[in-house]
Amino acid sequence: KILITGAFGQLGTALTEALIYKYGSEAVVATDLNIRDEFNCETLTLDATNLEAMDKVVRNHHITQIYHLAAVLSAKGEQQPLKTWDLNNTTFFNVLEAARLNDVQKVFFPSSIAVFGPDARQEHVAQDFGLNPTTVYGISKVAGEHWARYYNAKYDMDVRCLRYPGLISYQSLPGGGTTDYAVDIFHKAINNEEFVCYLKPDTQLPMLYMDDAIDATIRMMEASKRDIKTVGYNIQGVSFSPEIIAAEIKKTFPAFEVTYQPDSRQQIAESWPISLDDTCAREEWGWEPSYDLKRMTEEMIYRLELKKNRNLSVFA
Ligand code: VAH
Repeated sequence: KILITGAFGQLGTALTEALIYKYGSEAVVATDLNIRDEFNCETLTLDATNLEAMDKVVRNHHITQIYHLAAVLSAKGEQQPLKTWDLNNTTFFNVLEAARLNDVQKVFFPSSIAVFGPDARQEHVAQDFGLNPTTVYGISKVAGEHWARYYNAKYDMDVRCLRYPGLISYQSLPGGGTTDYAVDIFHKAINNEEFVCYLKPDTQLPMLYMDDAIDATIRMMEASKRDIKTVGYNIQGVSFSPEIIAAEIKKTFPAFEVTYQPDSRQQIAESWPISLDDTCAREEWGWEPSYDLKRMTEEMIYRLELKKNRNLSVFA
Protein backbone atom coordinates (compact mmCIF):
# COMPACT_ATOMS: atom_id res chain seq x y z
CA LYS A 1 0.00 0.00 0.00
CA ILE A 2 1.02 3.64 -0.56
CA LEU A 3 1.20 6.02 2.42
CA ILE A 4 0.89 9.77 1.80
CA THR A 5 1.83 12.29 4.51
CA GLY A 6 0.53 15.84 4.13
CA ALA A 7 -2.29 14.51 1.94
CA PHE A 8 -4.40 17.65 2.44
CA GLY A 9 -1.79 20.14 1.26
CA GLN A 10 -1.66 21.66 -2.24
CA LEU A 11 0.46 18.84 -3.70
CA GLY A 12 -1.09 16.18 -1.47
CA THR A 13 -4.65 16.95 -2.56
CA ALA A 14 -3.86 16.41 -6.24
CA LEU A 15 -1.37 13.57 -5.80
CA THR A 16 -3.68 11.55 -3.52
CA GLU A 17 -6.46 11.70 -6.13
CA ALA A 18 -4.01 10.73 -8.89
CA LEU A 19 -2.63 7.77 -6.93
CA ILE A 20 -6.16 6.53 -6.12
CA TYR A 21 -7.07 6.86 -9.82
CA LYS A 22 -3.96 4.95 -10.91
CA TYR A 23 -3.66 2.23 -8.24
CA GLY A 24 -7.18 2.04 -6.80
CA SER A 25 -8.72 3.32 -3.56
CA GLU A 26 -7.65 0.19 -1.66
CA ALA A 27 -3.98 0.88 -2.44
CA VAL A 28 -3.78 4.33 -0.83
CA VAL A 29 -3.63 5.50 2.82
CA ALA A 30 -3.94 9.29 3.02
CA THR A 31 -2.73 10.95 6.24
CA ASP A 32 -2.37 14.44 7.62
CA LEU A 33 -2.47 16.30 10.92
CA ASN A 34 -6.02 17.49 10.18
CA ILE A 35 -8.09 15.30 7.90
CA ARG A 36 -11.39 15.74 6.03
CA ASP A 37 -13.74 13.26 4.41
CA GLU A 38 -12.51 14.13 0.92
CA PHE A 39 -10.76 11.11 -0.59
CA ASN A 40 -12.19 7.77 -1.63
CA CYS A 41 -9.49 5.92 0.33
CA GLU A 42 -8.48 5.13 3.89
CA THR A 43 -7.75 8.45 5.60
CA LEU A 44 -5.99 8.68 8.96
CA THR A 45 -4.84 11.41 11.31
CA LEU A 46 -1.07 11.16 11.59
CA ASP A 47 1.34 13.52 13.31
CA ALA A 48 4.45 12.87 11.18
CA THR A 49 6.66 14.34 13.92
CA ASN A 50 5.83 11.24 16.02
CA LEU A 51 8.09 8.33 15.02
CA GLU A 52 6.14 5.75 16.99
CA ALA A 53 2.89 6.78 15.28
CA MET A 54 4.57 6.75 11.86
CA ASP A 55 6.13 3.33 12.47
CA LYS A 56 2.76 1.96 13.62
CA VAL A 57 0.90 3.18 10.49
CA VAL A 58 3.62 1.84 8.16
CA ARG A 59 3.66 -1.55 9.90
CA ASN A 60 -0.07 -2.05 10.49
CA HIS A 61 -1.07 -0.97 6.97
CA HIS A 62 1.65 -2.99 5.21
CA ILE A 63 2.99 0.13 3.52
CA THR A 64 5.32 -0.51 0.57
CA GLN A 65 5.71 3.07 -0.69
CA ILE A 66 5.70 6.44 1.11
CA TYR A 67 5.10 9.87 -0.49
CA HIS A 68 6.24 12.36 2.17
CA LEU A 69 4.53 15.66 1.36
CA ALA A 70 4.12 17.21 4.83
CA ALA A 71 6.26 20.37 5.11
CA VAL A 72 6.18 24.08 5.88
CA LEU A 73 6.77 26.08 2.67
CA SER A 74 9.15 28.96 2.01
CA ALA A 75 7.28 32.14 2.99
CA LYS A 76 5.59 30.74 6.10
CA GLY A 77 8.87 29.02 6.98
CA GLU A 78 10.71 32.35 7.22
CA GLN A 79 8.25 33.51 9.90
CA GLN A 80 9.13 30.56 12.19
CA PRO A 81 12.63 29.31 11.19
CA LEU A 82 13.32 26.87 14.05
CA LYS A 83 9.84 25.34 13.97
CA THR A 84 10.10 24.96 10.18
CA TRP A 85 13.53 23.32 10.39
CA ASP A 86 12.35 20.99 13.13
CA LEU A 87 9.10 20.02 11.43
CA ASN A 88 10.51 19.57 7.91
CA ASN A 89 13.44 17.46 9.12
CA THR A 90 11.91 15.46 11.98
CA THR A 91 9.05 14.32 9.76
CA PHE A 92 11.39 13.23 6.95
CA PHE A 93 13.65 11.42 9.44
CA ASN A 94 10.62 9.59 10.77
CA VAL A 95 9.63 8.56 7.23
CA LEU A 96 13.17 7.33 6.50
CA GLU A 97 13.40 5.39 9.78
CA ALA A 98 9.89 3.89 9.48
CA ALA A 99 10.76 2.91 5.89
CA ARG A 100 14.07 1.35 6.97
CA LEU A 101 12.53 -0.57 9.89
CA ASN A 102 9.66 -1.92 7.78
CA ASP A 103 11.43 -2.64 4.48
CA VAL A 104 9.42 -0.04 2.54
CA GLN A 105 10.35 -0.43 -1.14
CA LYS A 106 10.27 3.21 -2.31
CA VAL A 107 10.11 6.66 -0.75
CA PHE A 108 9.28 9.93 -2.55
CA PHE A 109 10.71 13.19 -1.19
CA PRO A 110 9.55 16.48 -2.79
CA SER A 111 12.46 18.86 -3.18
CA SER A 112 12.23 22.28 -4.73
CA ILE A 113 13.89 25.01 -6.79
CA ALA A 114 14.40 26.49 -3.31
CA VAL A 115 17.53 24.30 -2.94
CA PHE A 116 19.28 26.89 -5.11
CA GLY A 117 20.37 30.34 -3.92
CA PRO A 118 20.96 33.85 -5.34
CA ASP A 119 24.13 32.70 -7.15
CA ALA A 120 21.83 30.51 -9.31
CA ARG A 121 19.49 33.38 -10.34
CA GLN A 122 19.81 32.60 -14.08
CA GLU A 123 18.29 30.62 -16.96
CA HIS A 124 18.69 26.82 -17.36
CA VAL A 125 20.39 26.20 -14.00
CA ALA A 126 22.22 22.86 -14.20
CA GLN A 127 21.16 20.03 -11.88
CA ASP A 128 24.66 19.90 -10.36
CA PHE A 129 24.93 23.68 -9.82
CA GLY A 130 25.96 24.53 -6.24
CA LEU A 131 23.16 24.42 -3.67
CA ASN A 132 23.32 27.63 -1.60
CA PRO A 133 19.77 28.16 -0.31
CA THR A 134 18.89 31.29 1.68
CA THR A 135 15.55 30.15 3.12
CA VAL A 136 14.95 27.69 5.97
CA TYR A 137 12.68 25.81 3.60
CA GLY A 138 15.46 25.56 1.00
CA ILE A 139 18.02 24.50 3.63
CA SER A 140 15.62 21.77 4.81
CA LYS A 141 15.19 20.55 1.22
CA VAL A 142 18.97 20.37 0.66
CA ALA A 143 19.30 18.46 3.94
CA GLY A 144 16.50 16.15 2.82
CA GLU A 145 18.26 15.39 -0.47
CA HIS A 146 21.50 14.57 1.41
CA TRP A 147 19.70 12.32 3.91
CA ALA A 148 17.95 10.53 1.04
CA ARG A 149 21.34 9.85 -0.58
CA TYR A 150 22.70 8.70 2.83
CA TYR A 151 19.88 6.18 3.42
CA ASN A 152 20.10 4.92 -0.17
CA ALA A 153 23.84 4.32 0.19
CA LYS A 154 23.94 3.03 3.77
CA TYR A 155 20.73 0.94 3.86
CA ASP A 156 20.26 0.24 0.12
CA MET A 157 16.93 2.07 0.17
CA ASP A 158 15.21 3.58 -2.88
CA VAL A 159 14.44 7.19 -1.96
CA ARG A 160 13.65 9.32 -5.03
CA CYS A 161 13.33 13.07 -5.25
CA LEU A 162 12.14 15.83 -7.65
CA ARG A 163 12.92 19.55 -7.42
CA TYR A 164 9.49 21.06 -8.04
CA PRO A 165 9.04 24.54 -9.46
CA GLY A 166 6.12 26.58 -8.13
CA LEU A 167 3.03 24.41 -8.53
CA ILE A 168 -0.10 25.76 -10.17
CA SER A 169 -3.31 23.90 -9.34
CA TYR A 170 -7.05 24.45 -9.07
CA GLN A 171 -7.81 21.64 -6.58
CA SER A 172 -6.89 23.57 -3.43
CA LEU A 173 -5.94 26.98 -2.12
CA PRO A 174 -2.15 26.86 -1.57
CA GLY A 175 -0.67 28.03 1.68
CA GLY A 176 2.62 29.61 2.64
CA GLY A 177 4.54 29.45 -0.61
CA THR A 178 6.27 32.30 -2.41
CA THR A 179 5.04 31.10 -5.79
CA ASP A 180 1.42 30.98 -4.61
CA TYR A 181 0.62 34.37 -6.15
CA ALA A 182 0.35 32.43 -9.41
CA VAL A 183 -2.60 30.44 -8.04
CA ASP A 184 -4.29 33.30 -6.17
CA ILE A 185 -4.25 35.48 -9.31
CA PHE A 186 -6.61 33.05 -11.04
CA HIS A 187 -9.07 33.02 -8.12
CA LYS A 188 -9.18 36.81 -8.15
CA ALA A 189 -9.67 36.91 -11.93
CA ILE A 190 -12.66 34.58 -12.00
CA ASN A 191 -14.21 36.43 -9.05
CA ASN A 192 -13.81 39.76 -10.88
CA GLU A 193 -11.63 41.09 -8.07
CA GLU A 194 -8.47 43.20 -8.30
CA PHE A 195 -5.29 41.23 -7.60
CA VAL A 196 -2.58 42.83 -5.46
CA CYS A 197 0.64 40.98 -6.23
CA TYR A 198 3.35 40.67 -3.56
CA LEU A 199 6.10 40.30 -6.19
CA LYS A 200 7.43 42.86 -8.70
CA PRO A 201 5.83 42.58 -12.18
CA ASP A 202 8.99 41.31 -13.88
CA THR A 203 9.98 38.63 -11.32
CA GLN A 204 10.43 35.48 -13.38
CA LEU A 205 10.10 32.09 -11.61
CA PRO A 206 9.93 28.47 -12.78
CA MET A 207 6.36 27.15 -12.53
CA LEU A 208 4.72 23.81 -13.28
CA TYR A 209 1.08 22.93 -13.83
CA MET A 210 -0.02 20.31 -11.31
CA ASP A 211 -0.94 17.67 -13.93
CA ASP A 212 2.65 17.85 -15.22
CA ALA A 213 4.00 17.64 -11.65
CA ILE A 214 1.89 14.55 -10.96
CA ASP A 215 2.95 12.95 -14.26
CA ALA A 216 6.63 13.59 -13.51
CA THR A 217 6.27 12.18 -9.98
CA ILE A 218 4.57 8.94 -10.97
CA ARG A 219 6.79 8.50 -14.04
CA MET A 220 9.94 8.87 -11.93
CA MET A 221 8.61 6.58 -9.17
CA GLU A 222 7.73 3.90 -11.74
CA ALA A 223 11.06 4.08 -13.55
CA SER A 224 13.34 1.10 -12.98
CA LYS A 225 15.90 1.69 -10.23
CA ARG A 226 18.78 1.42 -12.71
CA ASP A 227 17.44 4.45 -14.60
CA ILE A 228 17.47 6.64 -11.47
CA LYS A 229 20.95 8.13 -11.48
CA THR A 230 20.50 10.83 -8.86
CA VAL A 231 18.45 12.08 -5.90
CA GLY A 232 17.09 15.53 -6.74
CA TYR A 233 16.11 15.82 -10.40
CA ASN A 234 15.53 19.27 -11.89
CA ILE A 235 12.26 19.48 -13.80
CA GLN A 236 11.24 22.58 -15.81
CA GLY A 237 7.71 23.45 -16.84
CA VAL A 238 7.23 27.09 -17.83
CA SER A 239 8.89 30.18 -16.34
CA PHE A 240 6.92 33.41 -16.17
CA SER A 241 6.56 36.67 -14.24
CA PRO A 242 3.43 38.20 -12.69
CA GLU A 243 3.00 40.61 -15.62
CA ILE A 244 3.26 37.73 -18.11
CA ILE A 245 0.61 35.58 -16.40
CA ALA A 246 -1.59 38.67 -15.87
CA ALA A 247 -1.45 39.45 -19.61
CA GLU A 248 -2.37 35.84 -20.44
CA ILE A 249 -5.36 35.95 -18.05
CA LYS A 250 -6.47 39.30 -19.51
CA LYS A 251 -7.01 37.56 -22.84
CA THR A 252 -10.06 36.00 -21.14
CA PHE A 253 -10.79 38.77 -18.60
CA PRO A 254 -9.84 42.07 -20.33
CA ALA A 255 -10.99 44.19 -17.36
CA PHE A 256 -8.88 42.23 -14.85
CA GLU A 257 -6.83 44.64 -12.69
CA VAL A 258 -3.45 43.77 -11.15
CA THR A 259 -1.44 46.08 -8.86
CA TYR A 260 1.97 45.39 -7.31
CA GLN A 261 2.98 45.74 -3.65
CA PRO A 262 6.21 43.72 -3.21
CA ASP A 263 6.84 42.41 0.31
CA SER A 264 9.44 40.15 1.98
CA ARG A 265 8.62 37.37 -0.48
CA GLN A 266 10.32 39.40 -3.23
CA GLN A 267 13.71 38.62 -1.73
CA ILE A 268 12.89 34.90 -1.54
CA ALA A 269 11.78 34.89 -5.19
CA GLU A 270 14.98 36.66 -6.29
CA SER A 271 17.04 33.95 -4.59
CA TRP A 272 15.69 31.24 -6.91
CA PRO A 273 16.54 30.31 -10.51
CA ILE A 274 14.75 31.83 -13.50
CA SER A 275 14.58 28.41 -15.16
CA LEU A 276 16.08 24.94 -14.72
CA ASP A 277 17.97 22.62 -17.05
CA ASP A 278 16.03 19.35 -16.86
CA THR A 279 18.04 17.36 -19.44
CA CYS A 280 18.78 14.54 -16.94
CA ALA A 281 15.09 13.91 -16.12
CA ARG A 282 14.24 13.93 -19.83
CA GLU A 283 17.03 11.56 -20.81
CA GLU A 284 17.04 9.20 -17.79
CA TRP A 285 13.30 8.54 -17.23
CA GLY A 286 11.42 10.31 -20.01
CA TRP A 287 10.21 13.55 -18.38
CA GLU A 288 8.26 15.71 -20.86
CA PRO A 289 5.96 18.58 -19.80
CA SER A 290 2.68 19.02 -21.67
CA TYR A 291 1.39 22.36 -20.31
CA ASP A 292 2.69 25.64 -21.69
CA LEU A 293 1.54 29.04 -20.40
CA LYS A 294 -1.47 29.20 -22.75
CA ARG A 295 -2.76 25.71 -21.97
CA MET A 296 -2.15 26.12 -18.21
CA THR A 297 -4.06 29.41 -18.15
CA GLU A 298 -6.98 28.05 -20.16
CA GLU A 299 -7.19 24.93 -17.98
CA MET A 300 -7.01 26.87 -14.68
CA ILE A 301 -9.77 29.27 -15.78
CA TYR A 302 -11.93 26.43 -17.08
CA ARG A 303 -11.54 24.34 -13.88
CA LEU A 304 -12.07 27.25 -11.48
CA GLU A 305 -15.15 28.45 -13.41
CA LEU A 306 -16.52 24.89 -13.25
CA LYS A 307 -15.97 24.77 -9.47
CA LYS A 308 -17.56 28.19 -9.06
CA ASN A 309 -20.64 27.26 -11.10
CA ARG A 310 -20.96 23.94 -9.26
CA ASN A 311 -20.86 25.78 -5.92
CA LEU A 312 -23.40 28.32 -7.21
CA SER A 313 -25.66 25.57 -8.52
CA VAL A 314 -25.58 23.94 -5.09
CA PHE A 315 -27.11 27.14 -3.70
CA ALA A 316 -29.33 27.81 -6.74
C1 VAH B 1 7.01 27.71 -2.18
N1 VAH B 1 5.50 26.56 -3.69
O1 VAH B 1 6.72 28.73 -2.77
C2 VAH B 1 6.65 26.39 -2.85
C3 VAH B 1 7.80 25.92 -3.71
C4 VAH B 1 9.20 26.67 -5.53
C5 VAH B 1 8.64 27.04 -4.25
O2 VAH B 1 8.57 25.00 -3.07
O3 VAH B 1 7.55 27.71 -1.11
